Order: sequence, then C-alpha cells, then structure tokens
Amino acid sequence: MFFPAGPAALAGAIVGDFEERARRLKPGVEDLGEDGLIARVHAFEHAERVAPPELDEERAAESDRALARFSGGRPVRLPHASDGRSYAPFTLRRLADGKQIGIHHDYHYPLDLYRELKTEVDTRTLVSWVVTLRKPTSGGELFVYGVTPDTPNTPKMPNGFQYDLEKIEQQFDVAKFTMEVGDLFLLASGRCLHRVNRIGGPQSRVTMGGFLALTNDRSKVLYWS
Ligand SMILES: O=C(O)CCC(=O)C(=O)O
Repeated sequence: MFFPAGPAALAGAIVGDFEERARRLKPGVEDLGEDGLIARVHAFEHAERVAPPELDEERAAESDRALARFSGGRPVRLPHASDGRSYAPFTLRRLADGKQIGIHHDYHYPLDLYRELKTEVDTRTLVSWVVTLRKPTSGGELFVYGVTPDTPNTPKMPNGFQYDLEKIEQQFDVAKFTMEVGDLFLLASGRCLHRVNRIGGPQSRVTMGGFLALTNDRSKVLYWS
C-alpha cells in the first residue's frame, strides 16, 4: 500500500502554521539565516515543549483532516493512554548532510511501548504516513523492498540482526520513490522493509509523520507518533 498523494496544500498549511506559531512564541525567529525553515521548525519544537496542550488540539485537527482523505470514510482519531495523556500526532524529522535511515521495518507491536495500544488496534495493520516539507539538495529517496519480517532467510550481517542491504538488493525487488514538497505517502511499513537514501549537500530533508492502524473492529483509524 503505497501512493504519493501530493497534498501540497497540507504541507503549505502546516509549514505556514509552524512559521506563524514560531513567530508568536519565539519572537525574532524570522531573523534566522538561510536555513530559516529548519530554524523555525526547531523553534517550534522548542515552543511545543513550552505549551503542549494549546498546540496539540489544533495540530491534531489538521492531521485528522489530512488522514481522513485516506481512511475510506472511517473516523480518524488520536488515541489516549489509560492515564488520559494523548499520543503525539506526529513528529518532525530532519535528515542532514551525510545522514540516512537504514533498512528496517516498523512492526514493533511486541515492544513494551505498545503494551496499551496493541490491545486497541488490529496489529495486522501498521502504516507509516510521511509528508515531505523540505527536499534535500540530493538523496533522501525512499526505497521499498519486497521483503517482510516473515520472509524466510532474509540476508543478515554476521551479527545476526542487521539486514545485509547489498544481498537484499541483489535478491529481492526494490522500488525507489522521490518525493516532492507537499507529497504525502502511506507505506505498509510494518510489512515492507524500507530505507531513506543518504542525504548530500547543505539543504537537509524535513518531513513530518507518524504511524496509523485500524482499530480491532476496523471501524476507525488511530494514528500516533
Ligand atoms: O522518512 C521517510 O521517508 C520514511 C520514514 C520511515 O522510515 C518510517 O516511517 O518508517
């Protein structure tokens, strides 16, 4: 399940929103240099720690609306933990020059951090959603492999847990996707191994995103980060 959808308006609205909030919450941020967007994103993250309740509600509404376009008419909701705290709707991620995301899958339900959430969701479903906010100078493409956590004999490094990328690329199908600013992709990241190519050059890659899954009765979509 992978489709770039291109909702430029979403990214525009969200980046605009960050800038607006960053200006309001941290005066002077607009004076920052050529890496202005990143500086603003950082400023926003800083601000987020200062005033989470006010920001969470509005951001959640924006993400609900964007993800509802892909939910098959199902309501899209941010889950709450049993102590009442809301899950974070998304995270902002920056990959700078020389950085990459190595080959992996995101089927992490067995981990303790999913102790509560895995009772609410259909654990056969786990989808990453990622919006590109800034394209890097070079690199940053998404590679998706025809390999799942259940594929027998997936090549591993001698340490027994890291995947052997070279052998996987020789033996399995791979697709490469280049995102534009405003593209949103949904990827069955619990099933397909994937990675993000190494960034080159001064302009870093900025994305926002998280995960989503169907509830046990498949009537709603829950998303978190
Ligand atoms: O940033 C991306 O394009 C992919 C992020 C990722 O690896 C994931 O969501 O599991």
